Amino acid sequence: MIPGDHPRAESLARRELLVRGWREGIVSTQGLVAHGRGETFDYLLGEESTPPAQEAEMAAAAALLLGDPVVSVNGNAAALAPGELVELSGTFGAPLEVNLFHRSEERIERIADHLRENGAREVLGLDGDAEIPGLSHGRGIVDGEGIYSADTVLVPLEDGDRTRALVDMGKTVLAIDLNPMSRTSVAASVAVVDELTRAVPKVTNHGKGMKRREARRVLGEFDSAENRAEVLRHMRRRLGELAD
Ligand code: PTJ
Repeated sequence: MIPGDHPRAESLARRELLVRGWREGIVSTQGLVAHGRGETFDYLLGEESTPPAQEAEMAAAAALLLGDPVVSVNGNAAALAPGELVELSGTFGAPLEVNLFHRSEERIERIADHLRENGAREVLGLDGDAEIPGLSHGRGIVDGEGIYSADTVLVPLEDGDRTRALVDMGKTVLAIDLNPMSRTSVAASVAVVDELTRAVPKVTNHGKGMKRREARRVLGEFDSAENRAEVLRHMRRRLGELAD
């Protein structure tokens, strides 16, 4: 039981979701380690959606609205925000596709079931009948009617090689990654440097009220490299305040 008045109750609740997901065979063991790295960056960011993150969330919503998108779902994302991802999927007409780094057929099935239990009508990725060029092992196996043919892919907590390979295929890649220096964030067309469970509902809400014309303006004005630089300046200011 997490005490509700604990100052970091939300962070502890996320840990519980991951541990439960690991016990249920949804999260990989490596996923627990990856989450710890994310927590460190979140701590440095102040565990809140910073102003540049909110700007990037708006840009991600614009890209999802304008594109023909698919959402890539791994073990961590499925454990942390299944309902939120289903709602995002419905809002933007973006199918969910299970796409794993540590690929196993059994875990793909479990994640797909978990998404369906949380309201997903259709889950892609079970066939894995296409490949992203240039990626070794199972990391590049995708659905021919999903990630492979989408022009826009949302990738929460990705590995950098795959993000780069998707960009090289000409796709608009939207990343959600707490590390502004990761290869994923650097390679992404729109890097949302925010915690997944905070970011996904914000992207969805932006999309609900957005018109196509506004979306074109928002995306046209967005500069992902400058946005990441602003996140780093935010972190530096925060560290300076803590040190003084
Ligand atoms: O389920 P699988 O097999 O596909 O594996 C998923 C993991 C996450 C293990 C795999 O993709 C992986 O190894 O990822 P990396 O390379 O460790 O990158 C994960 C990135 O996500 C890191 O930059 C973390 O800082 C970041 N991160 C971790 N937790 C969160 C996060 N970003 C946003 N929200 C989080 N909750």
